[in-house]
Amino acid sequence: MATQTKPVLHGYFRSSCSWRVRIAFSLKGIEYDQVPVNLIKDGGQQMTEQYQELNPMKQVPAVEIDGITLSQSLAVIQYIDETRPGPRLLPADPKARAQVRMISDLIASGIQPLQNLYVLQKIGAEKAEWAQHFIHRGFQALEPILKKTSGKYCVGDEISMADICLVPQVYNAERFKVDVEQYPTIKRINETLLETEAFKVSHPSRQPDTPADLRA
Ligand SMILES: N[C@@H](CCC(=O)N[C@@H](CS)C(=O)NCC(=O)O)C(=O)O
Repeated sequence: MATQTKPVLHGYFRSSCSWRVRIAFSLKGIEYDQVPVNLIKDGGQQMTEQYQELNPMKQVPAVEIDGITLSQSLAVIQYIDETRPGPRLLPADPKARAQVRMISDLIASGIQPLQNLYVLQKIGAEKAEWAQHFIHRGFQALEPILKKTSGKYCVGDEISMADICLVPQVYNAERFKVDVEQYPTIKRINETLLETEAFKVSHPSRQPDTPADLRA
């Protein structure tokens, strides 16, 4: 059961997985506190023993909510959806729900992990090429899927967990200079979502730990 204490999000302004959770909180109208975890400074604050108590995977986000600590953004989003009122983040219809999970997993398991900081650090000099390659590979699969499932958003006309995964992934793609023009459905849905309040307020350019030169 949901309690009255505000959830605490341990995240990083530019982390796509932290952004997913911020969007979900915002869509549901949930107030929360943020504790910044700088993934770069001092070799990464996610590496500290103190942070590993929250998430032994040394990744953000970690969320303290209702007396438990959760990592894994999709688990957090689904928990919020199951315990909080407000718009559904996963549709009631089993087929649409499966499509939302399919798209979310494609992004969260098939694309995002391959451009993670600790992966790119291992790749070294060719990291930009590597990231571009796997983002293109993922988007080449996502584009025809979205052509079939989308309406206004990724699955039909309601914002869902799939959209929550899509927008931060496109943001990452643009950071790695992937030409999103090649993916008209991805581009269209991303642009539509970026006009909505929940995606705007949760944007990396507007967080407490956003450096001054990246603020919008
Ligand atoms: N599957 C996890 C992935 C979390 C993840 O990859 N977090 C990244 C930032 S988006 C991170 O903390 N990386 C730290 C590093 O690379 O050292 C989730 O969805 O929460």
